[in-house]
Amino acid sequence: MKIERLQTLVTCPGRNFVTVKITTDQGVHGLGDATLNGRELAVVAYLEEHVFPCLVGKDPRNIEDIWQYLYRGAYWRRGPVTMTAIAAIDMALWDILGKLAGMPVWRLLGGKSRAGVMVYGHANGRDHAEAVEAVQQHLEQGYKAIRVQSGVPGMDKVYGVGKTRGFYEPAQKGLPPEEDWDTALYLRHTPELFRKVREAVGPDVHLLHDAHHRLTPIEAAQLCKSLEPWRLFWVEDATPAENQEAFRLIRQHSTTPLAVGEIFNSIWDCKDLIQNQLVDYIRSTIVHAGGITHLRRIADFAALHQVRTGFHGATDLSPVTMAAAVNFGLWVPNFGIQELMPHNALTDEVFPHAYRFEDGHLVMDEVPGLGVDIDETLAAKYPYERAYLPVARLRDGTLWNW
Ligand code: GCO
Ligand code: MG
Repeated sequence: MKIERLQTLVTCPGRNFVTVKITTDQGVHGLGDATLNGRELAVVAYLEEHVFPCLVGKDPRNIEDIWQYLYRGAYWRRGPVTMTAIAAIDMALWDILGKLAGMPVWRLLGGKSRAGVMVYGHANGRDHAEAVEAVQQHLEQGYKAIRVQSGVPGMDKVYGVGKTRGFYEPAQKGLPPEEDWDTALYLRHTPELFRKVREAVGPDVHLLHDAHHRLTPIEAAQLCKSLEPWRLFWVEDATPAENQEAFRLIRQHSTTPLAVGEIFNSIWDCKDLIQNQLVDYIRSTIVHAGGITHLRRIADFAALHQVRTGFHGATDLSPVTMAAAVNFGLWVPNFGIQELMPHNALTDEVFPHAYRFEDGHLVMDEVPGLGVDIDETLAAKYPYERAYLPVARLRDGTLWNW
């Protein structure tokens, strides 16, 4: 059996997605997500110019060998563009293998460890009252876990809060928009937000929060300590993690569980965090961290240190990644939670998929492969549109972490 054709399919049904389609000489095809928000076409070029020509004629069932070939074989290792490209190929090969075996990928990985994958939704409000209301709406929809973000008095645009009620999509068409940031205001108002939310929903709901890389380690420690009375499920990206050691300071001051990793692309980005037990949840995703093959390695290493999975699942991860994540989450023994930011209706139409939301969980039936497809005719109607994530600046104009 041979790989016969490899294609990238770029579509923008509301936001940009890059999909890899691999077809074998026996007509079976597999899909992989290759979307890197705001840098999409770099991955397309990497794949089309440098990866596809090497894979024509290879046996698609040799997933591990192809992974090593692309990782070691390039000589230049790691990095978001490389690892997203490898991830897309890897996902497509697992999809093909599942279809050949007539089994879902969760079966190939080792079978189901649970009936469904618990997800957390996004409740956001322009102020605290709106945020509390959004949490209540999520509870009515069946969510058991809810991330809460709110506008901060005195700040114009805040991460995680849309311009209109409810809806939040960070990437915007045109050039990068600019937002401002004031750590002191944020640290002052956030504990109050969670006091109100906890008092409104009671003790059982899992509450989460994303600090989105904005704080220094000592500020992050202050935040996590001040949130302890409201017993959060996690605080995410409390401080940037290029320096993994930075998390030690937070740990020394607080027992609020920590999550990190959505921008990591390999096990080397989280090795120290995991082995020193400086975090509780690893958020690396199948699409940005080398596919199912590499994530399985990260998850197994994390399991040795009681670190659980909590994969990224924002709208810039296509339904192909979500399908892969559900398969992975049904199997992985050290599962924690999965993020779910539902796609718009058009995206769901472009990518018909087998996973569905039921009572706070994503579930899927026994379908071969990843359980996701692409309607190529519909996808072609929505060509790529340049879009960027925002940048953030401090009050005095200094560029900050968005
Ligand atoms: C999250 C993330 C996203 C990212 C986005 C960037 O936790 O869901 O932080 O909102 O900002 O995925 O492309
Ligand atoms: Mg995040």
